Amino acid sequence: MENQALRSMQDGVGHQNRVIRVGTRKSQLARIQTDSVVKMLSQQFPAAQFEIVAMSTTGDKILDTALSKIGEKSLFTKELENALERNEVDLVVHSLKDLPTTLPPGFTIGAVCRRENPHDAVVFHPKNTGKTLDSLPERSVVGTSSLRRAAQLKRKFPHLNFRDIRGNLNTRLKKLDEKEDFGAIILAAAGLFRMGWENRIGQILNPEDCMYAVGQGALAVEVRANDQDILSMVSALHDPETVLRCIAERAFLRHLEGGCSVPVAVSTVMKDFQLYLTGAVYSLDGSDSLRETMQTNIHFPQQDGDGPDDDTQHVGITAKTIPHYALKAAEALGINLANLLLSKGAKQILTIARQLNDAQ
Ligand code: DPM
Repeated sequence: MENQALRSMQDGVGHQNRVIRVGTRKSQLARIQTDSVVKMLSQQFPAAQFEIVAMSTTGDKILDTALSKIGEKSLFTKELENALERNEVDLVVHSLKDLPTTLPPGFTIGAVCRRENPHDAVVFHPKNTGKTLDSLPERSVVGTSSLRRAAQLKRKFPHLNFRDIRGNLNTRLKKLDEKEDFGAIILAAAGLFRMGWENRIGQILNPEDCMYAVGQGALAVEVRANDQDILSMVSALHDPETVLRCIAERAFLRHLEGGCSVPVAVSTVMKDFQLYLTGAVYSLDGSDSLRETMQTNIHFPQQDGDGPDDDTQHVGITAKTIPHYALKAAEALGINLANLLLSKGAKQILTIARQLNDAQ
């Protein structure tokens, strides 16, 4: 434990005897995600008390515009960060994939929890129950506002049409079931599992059909970067494998200068102390693409100087409980893969995709 945190806990001003306020968005999924993080913290710190503070964000209020068009990078996070900054809340729970790869100064991701299934899933209109994307009738309309999903699936399933669909999960399922506009919609499997709607999953997309978004399926806890008490508390939730995979993915996206408005996709695997990262960029219609895989060793025998990590953030993440050689190797993997794709023309693909999307 951090000396400073230990000292303040012994002094009685640490997290043990104060009420910890937890910020969340108001959607049902956000509430479920926040409750699950609070539950994990309560198990580790039975003496601590938690209070949940729910608020709406810009991303929740603007429902008629595709996410990729709004332009504001911290769509779902800004209001919550303001509350953190004003000390109105002490930690905020997010889906990691909604957090930009560069956080505003003063904030950090203090915990990345064990990842759920990171893949995308297909939910079918009741009339298409039992079908797959392959067997959907010609020109069926598939709902998604994700450029990443649309680009990959247009390429793979040219018999289908793709159209924007916005709103929270409840709204989207309603739009699917109660109208005839969509034959199916694409959603993250993790969100469906957390909502208890796994029975609606008709098909899980494997990376051959559709690679996932950076950070998809992992929950992140954002805190004030200088709040050592809270940082040391939430770090108990770090899942080392998830942290290393997500650092590699986020470093890849940051180095490409991607964001939620460009079609970038990833897939990571950890096996025998090797971390494998596959990354890809696509044109909007998927006709043009680049995809490569690289790997790195993340096992480092104990060495002199291999103490806990200092205060350095790795693509926004503070993880002092994980050997810093491993964190650095994961970050370097993401940067190296981005450089490989950039050397093959990724910049041009992404620039054209961004221009086309802005113009549409
Ligand atoms: C981001 C994207 C989407 C969300 C873009 C992408 C999906 C947008 C859409 C960055 N954030 O994935 O290419 O489908 O219109 C979001 C969801 C979750 C977190 C819902 C979902 C839950 C899963 C998780 C929205 N953010 O993707 O179906 O915790 O990773």
